[in-house]
Amino acid sequence: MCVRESKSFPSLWIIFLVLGLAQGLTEIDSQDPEDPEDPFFNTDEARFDWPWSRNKTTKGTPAGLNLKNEYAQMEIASFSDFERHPCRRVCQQGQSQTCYYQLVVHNYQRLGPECQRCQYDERACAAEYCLYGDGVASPVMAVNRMIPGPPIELCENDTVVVDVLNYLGEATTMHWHGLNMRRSPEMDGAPFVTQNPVQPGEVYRYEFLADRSGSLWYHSHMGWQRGFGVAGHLIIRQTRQANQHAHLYDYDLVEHALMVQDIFYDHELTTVRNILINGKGRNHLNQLPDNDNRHRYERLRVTPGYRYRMRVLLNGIANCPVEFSIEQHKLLIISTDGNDIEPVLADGFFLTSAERFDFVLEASQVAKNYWIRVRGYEQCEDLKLYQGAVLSYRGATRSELPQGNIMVSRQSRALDSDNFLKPTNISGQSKALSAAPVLVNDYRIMSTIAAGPAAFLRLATAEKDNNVGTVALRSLQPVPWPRNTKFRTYYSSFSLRRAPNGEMLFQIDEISYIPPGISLLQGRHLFQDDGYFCNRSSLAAQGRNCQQNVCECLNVIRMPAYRPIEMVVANYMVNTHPFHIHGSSFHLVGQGVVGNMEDLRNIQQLDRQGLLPRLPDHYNAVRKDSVQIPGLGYIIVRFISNNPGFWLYHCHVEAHAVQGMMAVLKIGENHQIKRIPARVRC
Ligand SMILES: [Cu+2]
Repeated sequence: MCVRESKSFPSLWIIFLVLGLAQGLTEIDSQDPEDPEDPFFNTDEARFDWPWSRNKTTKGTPAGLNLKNEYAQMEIASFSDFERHPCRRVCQQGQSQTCYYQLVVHNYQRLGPECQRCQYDERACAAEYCLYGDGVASPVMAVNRMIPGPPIELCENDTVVVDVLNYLGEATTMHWHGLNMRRSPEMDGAPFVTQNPVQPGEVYRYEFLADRSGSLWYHSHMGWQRGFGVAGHLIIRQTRQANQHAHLYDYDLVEHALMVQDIFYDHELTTVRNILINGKGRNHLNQLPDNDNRHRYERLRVTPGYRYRMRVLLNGIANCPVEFSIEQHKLLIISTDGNDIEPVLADGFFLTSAERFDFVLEASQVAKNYWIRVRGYEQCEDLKLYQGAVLSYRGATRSELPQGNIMVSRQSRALDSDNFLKPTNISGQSKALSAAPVLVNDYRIMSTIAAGPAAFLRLATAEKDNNVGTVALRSLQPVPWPRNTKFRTYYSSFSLRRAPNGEMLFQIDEISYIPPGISLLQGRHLFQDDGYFCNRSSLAAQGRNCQQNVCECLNVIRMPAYRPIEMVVANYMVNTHPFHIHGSSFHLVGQGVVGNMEDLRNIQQLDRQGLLPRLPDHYNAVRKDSVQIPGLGYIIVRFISNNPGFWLYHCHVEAHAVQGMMAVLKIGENHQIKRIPARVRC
């Protein structure tokens, strides 16, 4: 029924060839994993059980392409990591470009045959597209042989053209997290919402305007693919004149962009096994000594005396918020989710899945190696998971690891913070060093503040002394609505229910999401909304009580276009959930812990009693696209619904979204939603 913009493989080869030649892309040295000349392939121990080598010997050259395992048979033109991409440049006024990329999404392996040399020579790890991971072999999914995928670096107002080639054995889509796709809703990458998934063997062309700047990212929006590795940085820079934080740092290097991710082994998706930083890290559970070659730490190099902008993102799969800090360094936090904030000088910050924080690090300490520390919480805390990377000063011994402990207790953390040399005045915001570390976005603060009967009366607009709650951050820009704007409030909830068959159902508005069979954006004229969609009120009208019954359907929440919208989202669970909506960034105007289910279920009533305070407009509430809802708590977000369309609304913990914690916001009526170009219309 659908005519998708897809091309078959023969035309792909031509595209590869032409683009490869035209762009002068690096050719990949296609090393045969069974090369008898390879000195590291002489012993049986070195022989990996590798899908395509098995097939080669048993079946000879396969006639047809087995997309599941044999990506290596393909001459993929560009495995370049875009380092020499012409769009990677100093941004200048009036010099927008059209930027072309190929992202090949394929099955891959951590510690595959590419890693043979890497065990002996650290530099070989990158050159041979070895995914070292934590030294434990596991099937993964990669983008252009990389995890994280190749970073895309652009300037604001560039036009982006990305061909996503699906060499997986299953359908995929790519989401551009942080871009609102105002002109091109069909490019949002939400499966069955803004597009039909890209089938194995197909290529899908995403084309959109980079109409904002900041630390964004791209990731697959299908199933568990993001968890298996299909994700990368999308960094959009501004001209120096437009960049309000430009004076705070000397360097903004892509090598200093970090993706933190919790991982699984094999296809065992119930247990988190480790946390990696840029795809690397130590396996702390297997007791290998630090200097063992079977694990690698990511290294960030800095030169004393300079200030560096660093970008951190959490591609969280399980319920594992993390705390990020750097041994003996303060972090000047300047941006979150790509939105500039009033700088906050901190000792560390927390991230829940999909959140980003940018900070400035001044290389002002003794020139040696320091630990970059990532500590896992919630599920990852139970499993004692943490990870390190190395901040390596020029002049320090490159091969050495930092002398301090990779992880420190909270108590010694304070000492650590107290003992380091006072940094030179980084931004004119010098702060007296106190024994208590300053932590930004600490999801536990809320619980601490709110424990007690008057819980919900407190907002975490904390004095910026120690604990800076998310809601306390201030945007550099005023809120985009006039004073005294009246918002239309929608109440929503995140919850968990056990189905009669024992299955755990994660829910929004006590409904588990069932995706539609046809993409809503393209197919919207083919069905009647009322018959096709469900939501809390439609189910109530039918007499269905979702507190007693299990409700599973296509939950679409309808909102008018071009109106001030407010969402109050309650979390009935003890654990935090990262809230994310597509199509609109929002301002966080309230966040708190209520502490009990009963009140949360009646949050509308609490609100009517004036117990859920909002930040005043003049506070310049922080703008975000992903934010944590505290356990047994709530958030209040505001936005203007000026982007009509179908937009996913979900928890950004992959495990929860996959199990139903998802819904769709339909903003505006059909006639207000952009007509989709014929080539992708159904
Ligand atoms: Cu969740």
